[in-house]
Amino acid sequence: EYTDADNNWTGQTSAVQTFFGINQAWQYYVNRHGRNSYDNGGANINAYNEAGFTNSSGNTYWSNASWSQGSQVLRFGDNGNAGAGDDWNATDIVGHEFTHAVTQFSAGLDYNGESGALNESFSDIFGEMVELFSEGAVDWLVGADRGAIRDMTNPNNFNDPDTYLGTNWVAVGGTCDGTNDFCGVHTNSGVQNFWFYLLAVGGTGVNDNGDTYTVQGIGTTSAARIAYRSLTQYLTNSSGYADAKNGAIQAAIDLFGDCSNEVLQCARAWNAVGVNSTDLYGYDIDVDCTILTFVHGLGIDLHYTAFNDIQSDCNIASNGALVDFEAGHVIFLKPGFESGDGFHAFINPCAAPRPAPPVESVVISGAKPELNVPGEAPGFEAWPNPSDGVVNFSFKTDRPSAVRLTVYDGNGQPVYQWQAPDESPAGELKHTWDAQAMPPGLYYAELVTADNRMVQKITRIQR
Ligand SMILES: [Ca+2]
Ligand SMILES: [Ca+2]
Ligand SMILES: [Ca+2]
Ligand SMILES: [Ca+2]
Ligand SMILES: [Zn+2]
Repeated sequence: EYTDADNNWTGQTSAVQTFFGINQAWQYYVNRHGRNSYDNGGANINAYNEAGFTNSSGNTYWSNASWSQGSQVLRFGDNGNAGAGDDWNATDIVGHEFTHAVTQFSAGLDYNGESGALNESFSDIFGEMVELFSEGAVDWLVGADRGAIRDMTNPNNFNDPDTYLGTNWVAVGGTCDGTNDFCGVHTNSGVQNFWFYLLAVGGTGVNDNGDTYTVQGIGTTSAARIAYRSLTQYLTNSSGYADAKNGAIQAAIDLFGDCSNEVLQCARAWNAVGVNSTDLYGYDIDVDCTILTFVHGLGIDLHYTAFNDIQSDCNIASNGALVDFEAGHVIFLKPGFESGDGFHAFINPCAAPRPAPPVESVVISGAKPELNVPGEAPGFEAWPNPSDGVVNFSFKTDRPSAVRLTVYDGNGQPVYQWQAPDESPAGELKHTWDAQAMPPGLYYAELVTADNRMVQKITRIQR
């Protein structure tokens, strides 16, 4: 309900626009997401038009719009003049502020740092979606009807980042308050804004990390369903960008199915905007060349599972063949691959399985990855494995021999070494490695004797 002091509405186009925008936002959430008002409980919506705001110096100004969490009121400023054309109540802005209320009653993203940037971004995203719902077209510019302040197609146009930690990113740390926009919430929002734009519309380019990307758009309707489900089901008050990536991928899996094109484009779009953190679902794109090269250097089989398109120029293959493999497949690079050769793998996401390509030293298998190779390390045992604390080793030697045990982390850095005191007699030897201080992850134990060099993969898990 909008009230007016004298109930004479002539000439009050600004109030009418505010009322219209709120109605459109309310209708959008009901019709597209089944959400009844911002609290999903049919709450009344209170708003002030031609509202004043107080800046961090205590002065009043009129060039803003807001949602107040405490009083649960929307406010829209008139930009300090009577003309309605520059008022802060364009439909996308009203949708933006309304979405802050939705966020308060769902994820509750704290309004500072990365969670605050996500809070701002969801408001920009659904502000544009309300505008699209209302007008049948989306301009991806926040507030263009009165003067744009952000561009989701190219955040750099308004000095916002398009890449996580990239150009224009505002460092998050120290005190986040009104003097620094709560550590750049209206700036760092550009990363998720661009993710959403790429997911909806698609695009190709090179991000600030120098990574090339190609994303096929899945349309605004599907992209908005993913974003809404992430916001309302998976994110919490302290969520950051890594959580936003996981939440969106999980939401896409829920809505469209594991390994669906929507999921793959969602993961690609996050990588496109530089959120390269490992996701929880195996949709990672990056091949870690350091690890592959290191594991190969130990002389054991390489197994790599890829669920998405990967491209690697790790120099670990020997025959230069181009190998096609598909989502969910495992690629085994057998011992004998020479360094200095190229290895490229391109995934055809979720296509039907096809026969293994005729490349002798590459075996395509649908099995789950199993890095340890039975028979490769005869008589060299490690247990328990996985281990949440200590790891026991036992090994047999056929003749007196020097013995050296080295444990490497997943990046190939030695983290532990033990040597038998001197020439150990033939027979069984045991040794215990106290790994309690080691972080969870993959480790490789290498045993060198006079006759053998053997490797075991060890998984260190959280107690
Ligand atoms: Ca009046
Ligand atoms: Ca005005
Ligand atoms: Ca707009
Ligand atoms: Ca850029
Ligand atoms: Zn906002």
